[in-house]
Amino acid sequence: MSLLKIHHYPDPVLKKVAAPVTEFDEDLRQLAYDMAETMYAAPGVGLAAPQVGISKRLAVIDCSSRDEEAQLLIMINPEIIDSEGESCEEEGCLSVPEYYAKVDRSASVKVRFQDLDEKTRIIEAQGLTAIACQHEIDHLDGILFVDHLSPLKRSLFRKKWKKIQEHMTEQM
Ligand code: K2U
Ligand code: ZN
Repeated sequence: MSLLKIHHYPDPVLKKVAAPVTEFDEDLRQLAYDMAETMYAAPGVGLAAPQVGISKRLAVIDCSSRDEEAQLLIMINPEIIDSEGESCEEEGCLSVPEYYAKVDRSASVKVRFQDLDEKTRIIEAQGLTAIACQHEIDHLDGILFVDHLSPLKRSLFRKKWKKIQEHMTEQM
């Protein structure tokens, strides 16, 4: 297993609509587990393949807490087939480090996806898992959480992002 490089905004790979997965082979299995290892090491509760530079419809999610047993979800070609309610929680993104903002999402979602054995599965998610599903499926469609901000907040983000970049460059 290996840790993968996480690509940062404004890398073009993060804006592409990812291609459906068609080959359910050993390479896909290895990529999924490398993404999971990278997510846990970040640390994060989700990671989508475009964030590691691979424009394929694959995401991993695990919202279990440290003292719980890991509940890794490997979602291939995921799609939201139903959603209910509203939520507005602060989000971050491993591809947009050090920036956080509130995002309007659905409170619960029903997601259909394929597992590593190409078996179709359906889950119903609430809470942080529901947010993570929406956040990761956005990544597969080339959408970042900052794309949901109002024009005013987007321009504030761009100004702040410039300062974060200068700060990160100084730290190198
Ligand atoms: O996709 C990613 O960049 C990982 C995201 C996933 C995520 C964002 C907001 C809400 C839920 C999931 C995060 O950076 S993972 C970091 C994190 C950790 C705990 C709670 C929320 C976010
Ligand atoms: Zn993200």
